[in-house]
Formats: sequence, C-alpha cells, structure tokens
Amino acid sequence: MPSSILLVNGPNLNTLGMREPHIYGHETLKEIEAKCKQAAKKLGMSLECFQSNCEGEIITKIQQAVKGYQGVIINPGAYTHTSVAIMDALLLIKSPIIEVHLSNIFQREAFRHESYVSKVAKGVICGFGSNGYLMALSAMAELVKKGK
Ligand code: CA2
Repeated sequence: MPSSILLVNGPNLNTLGMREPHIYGHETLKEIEAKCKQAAKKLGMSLECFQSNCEGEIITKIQQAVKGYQGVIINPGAYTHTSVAIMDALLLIKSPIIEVHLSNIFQREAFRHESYVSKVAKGVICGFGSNGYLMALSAMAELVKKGK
C-alpha cells in the first residue's frame, strides 16, 4: 500500500497565479496540486490535497490527520506567522511534518521571519517556488522510508 501524505495549503493560496506572480509564480494551486500528485505517485506515495482560508478548518483537518497519514506537508500561508492554534494542532501529529513556502520568507518583511510552524516541523523549504513542494515530497519519501 502506498504511504498517504496530506498536503495542506492555507489562506489565499487558492488565488495563486492570479496576482503577484513575481513573488508566487504563474501556476495555479490546482496545477501545483496535480504536479504534486504525479510526483507523489512516482515516489510510491498517495497525496491528498486540502486548502482552506479558515484557521479552524485547517485545525480540524490536522486533527483528523492524526491517524491515517504517514506525513504532512503544509504551507500555512500567513497563519505561519500568527497561529499558535495551528502549531498546537500539529503537535498532535506523530508523523513527519514539512513546512513549505513559495517565497523566501527571510528576504521579506520582518513579520514573515517568525514561524510558529517551524517550531514543530521536521524541516522547512522556502524560496524555491512551487518546486519547494516537490522537494518536500522527495524529502518526505526518504523520511517515510526510514520511518522517521
Ligand atoms: O511564500 C509563501 O508560500 C507564503 O506562505 C505565502 C503567504 C505569505 O503570507 C507567507 O508569508 C509566505 C501568502 C499567500 C498569499 O497568496 C497569494 C496568492 C496569489 C497572490 C498573492 C498572494
């Protein structure tokens, strides 16, 4: 059976490709998700994609992911920098968590330099655009293989 991985995208990421392409690229979230599903399959994993603009819905999804997934990849969007509640929910997850950002948050405004999610993630990938999700999948495949 392929390992099940959950990909969570936070607020406003559903509008990718529509504005600020110089920061976030031209691809839509649907295109990125399709690319990730294909890549996951090649790595022997199945990928479920979830996006929400609501903090509570993201928390509920993370709570439901406590069982049934071998890993979680998350781009929490702006909640990265504000949400103790998402960090607390992620603390319930025993499988590896990888945080992804399209942009290099450390080259941007000071308020984006702090991440609550980094405190509970196994690792962080940022600044590589949508390739960052593929990098996260490849790292996740290694972690799952090693059982970490
Ligand atoms: O770089 C990332 O992936 C971010 O998580 C994106 C968030 C931002 O608040 C984080 O600091 C870094 C913003 C997502 C906004 O999505 C947009 C999509 C299309 C156009 C403009 C924004």
